[in-house]
Amino acid sequence: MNRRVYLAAVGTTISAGLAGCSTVRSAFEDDDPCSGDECDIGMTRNEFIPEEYEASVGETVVWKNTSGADHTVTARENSIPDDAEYFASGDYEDEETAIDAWHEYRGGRLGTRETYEHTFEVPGEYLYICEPHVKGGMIGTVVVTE
Ligand SMILES: [Cu+2]
Repeated sequence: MNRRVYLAAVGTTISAGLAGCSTVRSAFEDDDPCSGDECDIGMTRNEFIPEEYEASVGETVVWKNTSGADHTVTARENSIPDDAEYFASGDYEDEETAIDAWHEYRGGRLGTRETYEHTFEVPGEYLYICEPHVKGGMIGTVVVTE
């Protein structure tokens, strides 16, 4: 085998292998849980990363639980634009129902590697929380612009 071709081939294999590893590992790193195309907002043990996400009108935002803990994505209905659609994992119609569901039967639960997505049609600022960890400060914002 031509030595140069052999080395090039080995190099490709190694870098492909490393890239594969780093993708898996970074999915569980706190600083950049959503590297790659799998999600826009990651959930670490007690944080949404990034805490503030900027989206465009019509964009579908994907949250992914990149931790071993259970989380929810629960919009604060008084802290989203007036004419915006309410959103919460479990697809509850309002905040009270979403929060009751979590406390009654873990409704809206996102387990490890589970995702939730919502399409934002109205510009403005949306505040949302993780109900089980809101007291620990697990709060995020999506800012939607035209
Ligand atoms: Cu949480």
